[in-house]
Amino acid sequence: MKIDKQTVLELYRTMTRLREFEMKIQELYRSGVLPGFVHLYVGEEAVAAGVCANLSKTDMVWSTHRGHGHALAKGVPGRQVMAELWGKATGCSAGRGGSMHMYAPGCGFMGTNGIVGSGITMSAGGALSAQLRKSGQVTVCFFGDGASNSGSFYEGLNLASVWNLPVVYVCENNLYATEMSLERATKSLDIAARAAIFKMPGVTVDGSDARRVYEAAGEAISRARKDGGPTLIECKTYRFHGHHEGDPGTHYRSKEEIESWKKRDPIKALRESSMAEKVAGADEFDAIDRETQAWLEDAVEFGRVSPEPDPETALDFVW
Ligand SMILES: Cc1ncc(C[n+]2csc(CCOP(=O)(O)OP(=O)(O)O)c2C)c(N)n1
Ligand SMILES: [Mg+2]
Repeated sequence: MKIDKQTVLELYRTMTRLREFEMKIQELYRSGVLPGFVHLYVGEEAVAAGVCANLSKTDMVWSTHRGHGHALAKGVPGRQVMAELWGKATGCSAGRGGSMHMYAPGCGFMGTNGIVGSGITMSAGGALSAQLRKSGQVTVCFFGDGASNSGSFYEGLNLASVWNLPVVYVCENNLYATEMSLERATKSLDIAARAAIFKMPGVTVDGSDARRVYEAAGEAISRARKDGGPTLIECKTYRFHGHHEGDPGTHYRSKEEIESWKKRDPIKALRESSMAEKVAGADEFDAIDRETQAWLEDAVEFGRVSPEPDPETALDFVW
């Protein structure tokens, strides 16, 4: 399938935003400006960008603890994600949530989540709701290789299958769950093959290739939209940083392994392959880079000057 130029540039724009955003978060976090706890998405950008480019605003996304990229790719404004990480009243969760409790249902973003695997069952519920309401919404659930070994994976995919739910499960297989390698966690290394248990399609994709992710997700999402049921997509990817900010990520992964994945940087790969194929020129990518910097500066400034939540409102949203 030939992906048009506009889509290529859109994928590049989303990926550069996700990358630059996370690098800024690392800087702000390390300098003690940002509170809380963050897991960065650096290296995995092609997955969120490729999948979410197929979704409309009202489609729903369930995320993980590594969710800033999912939120941005689904269209939550950078300002609101930044302000949330800053604990400010203007954040998408009014400064109450931080990195792992970001919600923006108006953008179809149903939350980042610190409980590994829990999005898998919640997204089945979301998809059931869409099916019952005949809303036409498709649900996407991102989760990691670690989550694929949790009970909720089997529970969620079983329900999605038996009820033919409009949901796409996207496993971000970055080979590790904290410092636990997938090989130490399971003998069932082919995660996409597990789809066969539930009689749903299972697809494996190079998660460093935004165009391949875009195509695979596009097929699964359009099938779900036509009442064709769920799909499991396994994206082979890698986090360039440690598990969370503070973990160097080097005591359980070899330097050679990290370097070999960095050579396949998804952003560079899209830029270089598109230029080689003459889909777009360097000036067009450079223009997006400049635009991304302006977007980021605006988000940082918004987060910086925004007020903290008023203590008088501490009990708002408490049920
Ligand atoms: C139910 C549950 N068990 C354990 C943890 C601790 N924990 C946080 S992240 C993580 C690893 C998750 O790995 P994976 O699903 O592969 O996602 P990745 O961090 O690689 O993106 C674990 C075990 C948790 N948050 N929730
Ligand atoms: Mg993982």
